[in-house]
Amino acid sequence: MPAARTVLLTGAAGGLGTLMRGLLPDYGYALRLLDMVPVEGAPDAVTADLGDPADEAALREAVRGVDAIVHLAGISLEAPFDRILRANIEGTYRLYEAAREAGIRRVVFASSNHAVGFTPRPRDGDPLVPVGTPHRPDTFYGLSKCFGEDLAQLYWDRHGIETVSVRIGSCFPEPTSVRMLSLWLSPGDAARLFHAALTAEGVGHTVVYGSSANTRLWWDLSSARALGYEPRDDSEPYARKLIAEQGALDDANPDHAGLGGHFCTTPTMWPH
Ligand code: NAI
Ligand code: 15L
Repeated sequence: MPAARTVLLTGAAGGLGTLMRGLLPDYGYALRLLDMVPVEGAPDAVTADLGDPADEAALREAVRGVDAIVHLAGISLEAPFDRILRANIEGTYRLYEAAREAGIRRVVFASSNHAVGFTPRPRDGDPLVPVGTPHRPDTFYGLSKCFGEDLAQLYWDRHGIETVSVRIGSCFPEPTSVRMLSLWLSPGDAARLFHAALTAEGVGHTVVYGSSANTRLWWDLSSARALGYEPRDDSEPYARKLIAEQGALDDANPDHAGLGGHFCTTPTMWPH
């Protein structure tokens, strides 16, 4: 257990933010919360829109004195490009700028499987997808996560801010689709992974996949394990029920072809 450290949690009102508000304090972290909407039960949370220059002063104040940032805020599904641009691309840039000015040394960035969503899912006997696989975003949303990863690399090379970019699979209390049997990250494992990402030494900019130790895993967790992440959960107990309800993955179905699932066939929305 590390000494208590203050961590800014952006996106604190969202699904994952709410789960992490419950779990990260057990690792000794004192959380400062930020979201563009009020965070229920947390009157001290900072309400600021990362994409809005008018909220810059609030953002500066939010990052002041924290030891690290867990950056979850943003649009979490496909959306019109101009909305993605503001929240995810400009918002992440503004956060890194505030971090640089405040001298913060460590960020954990919530990237996504959708940064590599068009990567074919491994079939029986295929090797796991390596972390070095090229970006293949499946949506403007996925593209914004590619940008976030590259921004993290830039701020490491230029300014020495370390980041662990976690390409999260599907982090929900339970897997709810057959695809999620491969990508599921249990909330408990998410907290273990974020803790490892906050405490590992010398990460520079490291990209990891974020999922539990699923029997049907599609991707290689070795860079996450190298940080000290030891997943404890496996989606397999949910497999029989989900497959009975939804059927097995179908090689002929384009929604089942890539890591990104149905995001690969979701119409992109341009410009709004
Ligand atoms: P969510 O949509 O439930 O929560 C996102 C939060 O960010 C919301 O509370 C929203 O108000 C806030 N937000 C959006 N734009 C903002 C802005 N401009 N300024 C400040 N706050 C803003 O999403 P969820 O599921 O909690 O995901 C959290 C992060 O993890 C997102 O970045 C998402 O892309 C990423 N992720 C999540 C996965 C999952 O399975 N839950 C999978 C892969 C990535
Ligand atoms: C994501 O990136 C989304 O934020 C989340 O809501 C899920 O759709 C997840 O990917 C997924 O692919 O299941």
